[in-house]
Amino acid sequence: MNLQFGSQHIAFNVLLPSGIWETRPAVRPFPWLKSAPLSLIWHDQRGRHIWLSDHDPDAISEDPDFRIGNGSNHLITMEWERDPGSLHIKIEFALSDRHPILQWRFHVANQTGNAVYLDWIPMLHTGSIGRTRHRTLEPYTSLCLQRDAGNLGLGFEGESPEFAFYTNGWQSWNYAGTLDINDACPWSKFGPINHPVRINAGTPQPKMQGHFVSDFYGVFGDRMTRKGFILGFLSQRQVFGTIEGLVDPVHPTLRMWANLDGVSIEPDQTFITDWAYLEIADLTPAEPISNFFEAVAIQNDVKRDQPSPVGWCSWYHAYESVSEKWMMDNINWGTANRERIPLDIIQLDDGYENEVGDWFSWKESFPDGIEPICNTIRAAGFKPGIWIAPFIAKRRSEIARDHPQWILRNRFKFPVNPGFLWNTFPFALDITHPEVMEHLHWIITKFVQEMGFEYLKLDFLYAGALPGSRYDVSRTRAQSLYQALQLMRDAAGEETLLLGCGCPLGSGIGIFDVMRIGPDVAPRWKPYYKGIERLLETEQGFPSARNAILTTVNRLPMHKHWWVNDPDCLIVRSSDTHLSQAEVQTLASVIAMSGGALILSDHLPSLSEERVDWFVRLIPPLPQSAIAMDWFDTSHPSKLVVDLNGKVGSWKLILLINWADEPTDLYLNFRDFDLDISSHYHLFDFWNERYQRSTAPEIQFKDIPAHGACMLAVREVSSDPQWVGDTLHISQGLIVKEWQFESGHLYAQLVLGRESSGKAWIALPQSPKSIKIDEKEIAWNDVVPGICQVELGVDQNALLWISW
Ligand code: 9PG
Repeated sequence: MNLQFGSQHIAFNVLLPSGIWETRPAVRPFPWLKSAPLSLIWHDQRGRHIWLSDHDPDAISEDPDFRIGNGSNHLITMEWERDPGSLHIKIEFALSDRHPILQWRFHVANQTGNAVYLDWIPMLHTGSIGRTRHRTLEPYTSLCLQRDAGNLGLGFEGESPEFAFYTNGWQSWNYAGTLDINDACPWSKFGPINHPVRINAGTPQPKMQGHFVSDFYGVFGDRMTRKGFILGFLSQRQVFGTIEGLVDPVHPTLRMWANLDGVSIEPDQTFITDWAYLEIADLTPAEPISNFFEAVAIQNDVKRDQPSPVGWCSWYHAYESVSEKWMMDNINWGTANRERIPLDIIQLDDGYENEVGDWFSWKESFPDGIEPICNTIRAAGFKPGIWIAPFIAKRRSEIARDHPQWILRNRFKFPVNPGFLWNTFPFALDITHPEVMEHLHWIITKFVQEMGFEYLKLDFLYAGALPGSRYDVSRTRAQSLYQALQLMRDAAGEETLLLGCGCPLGSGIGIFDVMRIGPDVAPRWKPYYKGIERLLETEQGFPSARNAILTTVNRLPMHKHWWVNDPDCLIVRSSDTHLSQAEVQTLASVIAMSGGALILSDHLPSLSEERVDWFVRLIPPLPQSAIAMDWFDTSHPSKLVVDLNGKVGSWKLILLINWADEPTDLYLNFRDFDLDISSHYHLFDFWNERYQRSTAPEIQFKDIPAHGACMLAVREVSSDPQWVGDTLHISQGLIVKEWQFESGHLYAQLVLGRESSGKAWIALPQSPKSIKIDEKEIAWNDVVPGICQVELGVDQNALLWISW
């Protein structure tokens, strides 16, 4: 039997009795995908079982207008084994009416009369399955091999494909980026010490070149034809999902499964997975994965249009030696300088508590506790913020000593290792234990309701989802984590700003306002620990400016779809740092181009005027995030662009990055950014304050320092007066809120929202006769014919008059 279904955009067939299923775009033959049967791996007292969708379903029904994700779908429901005494399996397939998207999920009802345990659901399995190994899926793999495995595969058009795979690490601090046949997954060298932090239990760690895994979603595509498959899950509330790819040009392989952790299902109970998602995508447009990001946002009820916070955090200068005095010095400085530096948030990070876990027992460096700090911050008009790692407790903490039953343990009753943290091995808590749940609720309520914190940085959240024997065996790890995150959101209330950190990404969607999307930044470009640098060079998750920047660049599109991205803090200081001037500017530029949270982490009173200025130029954050034009072409995207519109027209902000360890020439190629090669452009280099006018389709920027960047505003030349660039705000034009000109006069209104002075470059039809700012005559400079440069002092707002 061959069951054929289709929407206007996608074809989907199930071949019986083999159970093989296939899909391709409705309107063209490529790319196609043929998968092994869907299956469920489970066990009970009698042993392990594999259910395969390789026989006729007992019932098939259809619904032509089923709403999920991106809109309306054609739903096909197939049911198997409806007789009592077995597992009743129902699989729903939804074919999108608007895009080539297939979504599917499992319902497993236990009709056996006894408890059963669900292990894995292989959701998709195509290609040369013999080449990839996954210990726990092995029985299923061998079963599929015995069948029609030769038939499985991926078909792309063209002779010599260049496959690549975008991999997304499990939680905030893990690697993300596009890799190819010459790369291997960048695993940490530090094995068991580090793996709990880096690897989702059940996600394998392939070592071979070209063999990759990804958590929650991934992209498999061909760089030649720019076609590919986006695979993922619409949510991570029930299961952790994994995608595996082998980018072998001859035997491309893709697998996708849901990890059910052996969850126990009582008789007559049903388990329903999250929806799996497959999109046949064109990887040419700049943001090809936005369908997926949108569908996930809708499914998780994400609150939209939250502003990106601007703030200060104690961690990356004071670290654990933060004190009441350090806090007060920074709060006072922030208060005295708020006209120049309008911060929303002041956040105390780790270092105030006696032991991680004992959040209300303070170190001596906080003689009066943290409440006075919270009150001072609030009284000064900032939002007070605090850091906690609610799922972790150090061995010496009171809560660990008083409540041994709260500690997450393995089946031999040994505490589960959450990784080597703060030079020790702390405990993780069993977040399904009713007393722990009560405790979590109490902590959050105390910080928010009692003390008045308005911003919580909830850290090390992956520790809630480590494998272990939990109190509640009827929940998967993903369900346990989601339940605890929801509990904390409910305790904090909708108004409290929640930032997730060290958080399994899919689990935080719809919970957090802001999410850390990369490893820790540091006042060094490369990872470093106690004098060791060379050995750590390849570590992708260790604190370093390089790691924070790279992961941010590779996770830009999450911003405003799932939350506000937190690219981690900006460090601008010129002493107490190993970052060069160029590296600081790259960090500042990437944070700005992310459009995400803008949080400074320096000792404010000791910053130089120049470095303060580098920070304030980024306020307010850009209205949207950049797109990395080369995100699928390289593991190190270096071509970022934000398209901006304002009263002064439309322009592009472009950032070119030099990832190399030595000075390099960078090129702005018009084609890379869809710029018209027959037009003339004004180019303004923000950090070097250099103007140039260009017609060439490729412009060279010579000798960009190691790890440096070119931050450019690019706008097409017109015959009207034009704002060309400025040093007041990185957008290079968004501060201009009115821009009117006629016969020899120009009137502009500038809205900065802070007090600053800077320069602006303006294109005029001829040299000006007079320029006034707030009715006062000011001097100008004709830098080249037709471009004049003025020095402006702006106090919140300013009016600019020019006549020529
Ligand atoms: C506070 C910090 C900061 C920082 C967080 C998080 O030992 N470790 O492996 C380790 C990893 C990450 C880490 C600290 C220690 O950083 O990302 O912003 O809040 O905790 O301790």
